[in-house]
Amino acid sequence: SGAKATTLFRKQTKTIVWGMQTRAVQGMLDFDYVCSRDEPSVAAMVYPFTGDHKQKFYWGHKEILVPVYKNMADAMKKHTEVDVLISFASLRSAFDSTMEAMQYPQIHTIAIIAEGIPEALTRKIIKVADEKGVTIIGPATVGGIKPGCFKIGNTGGMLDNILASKLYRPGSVAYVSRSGGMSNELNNIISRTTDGVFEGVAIGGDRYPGSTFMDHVLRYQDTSGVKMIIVLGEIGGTEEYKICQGIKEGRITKPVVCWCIGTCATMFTSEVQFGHAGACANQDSETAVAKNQALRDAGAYVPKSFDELGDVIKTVYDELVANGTIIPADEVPPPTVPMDYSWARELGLIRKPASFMTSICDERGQELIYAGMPITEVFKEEMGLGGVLGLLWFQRRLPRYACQFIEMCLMVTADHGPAVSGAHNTIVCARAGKDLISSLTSGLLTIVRFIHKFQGDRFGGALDAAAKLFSKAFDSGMLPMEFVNKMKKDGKLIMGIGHRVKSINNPDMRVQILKDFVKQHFPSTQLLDYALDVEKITTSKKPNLILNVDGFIGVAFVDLLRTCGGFTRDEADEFVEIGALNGIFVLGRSMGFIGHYLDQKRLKQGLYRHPWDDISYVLPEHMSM
Ligand code: Q5B
Repeated sequence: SGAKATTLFRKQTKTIVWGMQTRAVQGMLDFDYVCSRDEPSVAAMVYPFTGDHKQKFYWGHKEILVPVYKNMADAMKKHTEVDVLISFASLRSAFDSTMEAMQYPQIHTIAIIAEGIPEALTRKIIKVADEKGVTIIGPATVGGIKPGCFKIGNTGGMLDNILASKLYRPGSVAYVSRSGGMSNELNNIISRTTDGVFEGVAIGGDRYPGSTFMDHVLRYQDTSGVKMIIVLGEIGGTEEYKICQGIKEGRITKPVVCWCIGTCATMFTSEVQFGHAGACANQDSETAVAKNQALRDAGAYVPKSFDELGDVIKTVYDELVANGTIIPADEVPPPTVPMDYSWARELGLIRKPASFMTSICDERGQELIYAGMPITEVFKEEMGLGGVLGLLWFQRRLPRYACQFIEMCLMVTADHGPAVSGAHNTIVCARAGKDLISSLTSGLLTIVRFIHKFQGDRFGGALDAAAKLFSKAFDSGMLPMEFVNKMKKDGKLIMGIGHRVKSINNPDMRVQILKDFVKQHFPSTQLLDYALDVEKITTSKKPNLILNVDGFIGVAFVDLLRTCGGFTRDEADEFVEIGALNGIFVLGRSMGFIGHYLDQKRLKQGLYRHPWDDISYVLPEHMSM
């Protein structure tokens, strides 16, 4: 079999990470930085599901790009300095990608994180790894860490943990454990009781780990910087007996502190399978109690319980310091790694003025929230479209009749035939081959917002203008007749009055429907009554000068906002001021415009060209003389 390396990781070690594990990679780069490495340990990533590209990461304060390759071959060819592969491949793809990686002689170490790889496949990996001299860490592990040099993936947790356990600089204690989670506890215990971790590997919880306790213990034995070895075994398997043998035969001479987890299994009457696949005693010798005793007998330092592990480690360490084997190094503070913004924010350490504010909808949590109301509640309460509009436009839970009124407004304004200018534009646009959104917006852009002069032929969008105009006249105590006369005197049209086809002789049923509802349900219709008085005057002059649908909705909405109890007077005025009421017409008529667009497409109508006989071609006046 090929000779495996004693030293797996150095300060210059470079790795390829298989899988799009950007958080793990950033964690590795932060570790590298805090260890004062000259260069990041991650040379490249391999991810077969995207094309070759570059991923952005932080290197201290700076941003750097790490190449991502679709093919492992390309990554290996471009990064010949790499000798470690960290595989985040799933249990389905880990076998193939590991076998592929072992074809490249540059690779000496592979960490396999995936859990649940079939044992038969792992054994094939182990066979090839032995032939090729590749050290496998895992499967089913978090990996390992070598302070000051290299960190596999998520080992050691987040940066605060790395700092707390002083994993940024080497100590004298090397450990090997099965469990990745417990390896972090070892980092903690070792940092509190000794000069720190030299190297730590979690071999993983499978029955057939890619490398064994003994593989790593022997590496540590042959590494001069390691002065004592800790083994955290567990119930299941007989690997620990090889350590006993190694101590007895004098192959292992450095002090070994050892504890096998799972001693509580003897308290159960039946066989216990712990969390790891391999953590089950199939015979007496595989129990934690038996293995702890054997290790003790062989000369390892074995505590009475896990709780005492730290004390035993400390005793052994103190002896090594006392006899001069370990000379603790001076502490050098590590460089500061900037904290991630999101993490700092979560910890409440920083604040930043937001670039924009919002108060109607929050999609960040588990459930979408409309103005404080979870979407499930919106449906449970059967709030309907009117209720949702109330929440999103007015930030209120409006009374039922108000929601109904809003829905009625949307229904009556939904369409008024193909002849109105907005629908006409939508149709022309659709027939020119444009898409739905272009055609819809072409129609919507025809809806006018009345601002200054209130003059001329206009389509839709008179709701706010009518609301403002009538409110102003009413609030100032002007009589309807005075109002009409003043508008005439000023040469201005009354917004919300007049219709091209509807008149008192051909009443607009849309207005009639709304009027019946409003009269029945609104607590007050003061402004509407005022507008109806104005209508009496204008229609006496011309029968088509009715309170039209825009005007009706405009004034009725003012009555609603002012008297439904949900708004102060200022709030009610503000909604009119900022254009909420025209929104009703725009929203309602969008339904119709979309309908016209679909209709034209369905009818396969060709490009529209206006007929000549419908256009009066006149010469400029001075030419026709
Ligand atoms: N006169 C709507 O006018 C229309 C007067 C007025 C005082 C007035 C006109 C108008 C204000 C804007 C408005 C919303 C253009 C309309 C809508 C949605 C729609 C559309 C649809 C749908 C109609 C004749 C005489 C003149 C004028 C006088 C006219 N309006 N006086 N106040 N408001 N209204 N827009 O019929 O003395 O003869 O010179 O601009 O509220 O868009 O279905 O089509 O659902 O899609 O063209 O319902 O009223 O009248 O301009 O020939 O005027 O009446 O001064 O007097 P007409 P004109 P004189 S709803």
